[in-house]
Amino acid sequence: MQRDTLVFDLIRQELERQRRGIELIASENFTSLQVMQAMGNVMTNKYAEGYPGRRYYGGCEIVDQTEQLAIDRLCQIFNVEYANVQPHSGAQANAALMLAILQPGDAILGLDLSMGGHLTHGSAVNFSGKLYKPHFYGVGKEDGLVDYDMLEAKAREVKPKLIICGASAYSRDWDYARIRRVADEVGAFVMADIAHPAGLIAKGLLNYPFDHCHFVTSTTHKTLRGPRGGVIMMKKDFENPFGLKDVKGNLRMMSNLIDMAVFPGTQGGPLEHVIAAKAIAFGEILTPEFQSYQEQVQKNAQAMAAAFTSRGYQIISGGTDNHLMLIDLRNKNISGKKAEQVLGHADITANKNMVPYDDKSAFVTSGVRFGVAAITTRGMVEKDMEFVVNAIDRSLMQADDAAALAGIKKEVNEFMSQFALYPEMG
Ligand code: DSN
Repeated sequence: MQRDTLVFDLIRQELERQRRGIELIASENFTSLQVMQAMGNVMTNKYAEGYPGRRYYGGCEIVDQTEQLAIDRLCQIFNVEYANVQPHSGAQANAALMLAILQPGDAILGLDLSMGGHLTHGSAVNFSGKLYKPHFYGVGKEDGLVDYDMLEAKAREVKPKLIICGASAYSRDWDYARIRRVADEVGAFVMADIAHPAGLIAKGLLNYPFDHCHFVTSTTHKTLRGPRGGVIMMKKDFENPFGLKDVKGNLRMMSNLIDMAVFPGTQGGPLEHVIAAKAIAFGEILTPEFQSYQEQVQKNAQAMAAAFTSRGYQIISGGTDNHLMLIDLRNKNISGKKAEQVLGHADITANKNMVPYDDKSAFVTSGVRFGVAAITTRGMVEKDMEFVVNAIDRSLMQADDAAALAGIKKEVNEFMSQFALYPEMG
């Protein structure tokens, strides 16, 4: 077979783009070389529908071992009893979990997407808003913090079957215990979607959700720095208290219902090559280096937030506990859409984001979201946040000056050349 130079050239170009730019998309990171290498391996050739030791295909004795290793390491990281590492993504993990515990039409309660929530937490354009009856809580208009009074009032009013906590653009920690209290009162399950802060939770830098939330889902590629994918976890497997049954009417342990909801419920063959990469990433998370990395992520986010605040930028909730921040740009007279475009011209990558109570559409937005997980992997420390924020500020303040943006881009490229990315790739 002739080498497809067209596609490999594009992959090379993407590597160069990642190398020269400042990556601030809060959901992105750079995997280790070994995690990336593991994703391109012969396990992609293997069908392994089922679970370790109980597959529907022969020849699974090796992939059984990598999948079991991934499960065991993930359980060790979060000190939990049950994990499913097969979801192809965070959205798939959430879909499977909901399929396991809900019936179509059941009420669910999540953080509003426009307040920092996620599409799979009940958005009208997502399966979660189409199959189930979504209700939402929000954040306070003044303080930008999750309004737990609103959450409790809504829960008492709509009696959801599931309360979802977790967000994609919320920079503060969660009060899981309080959410569990109201869930118990109204007879709801609690699910925490920790896709964004999972790495910080893994290293004890944020509240531990597993004691209070029945289920925890996550992606593996954000702060966990693994391959693109999803997982579902439970602290303790339990006989389901609401008497949920499988299609044959049998009462099942929760782990069984979840496994069945992933496969055959929502997925076919697991991506065993990606699961091998997950196992490697989970091994990395168990090392002391990963503790230092997460601590640096938190310090960098706080340094970045302070640098923005000192330049008059308004951070929703006034700061950050985790790896990201959401900035309301209205006092800077630039939309999120324009900011994203302008920063792109300076090789700074970020995404526009609605802010709570936004008066602009999701396509325009008043905000921009920044995260530091990726630049921390590149090796940046607190003092580097000053350069990054300065470059962002100068870009936004000279948004229509192409020559100025070209000059900043040059500075950015020079600055990034000191932080090696995959030097082994030449
Ligand atoms: N797309 C992810 C993010 O950027 O937060 C969430 O799925």
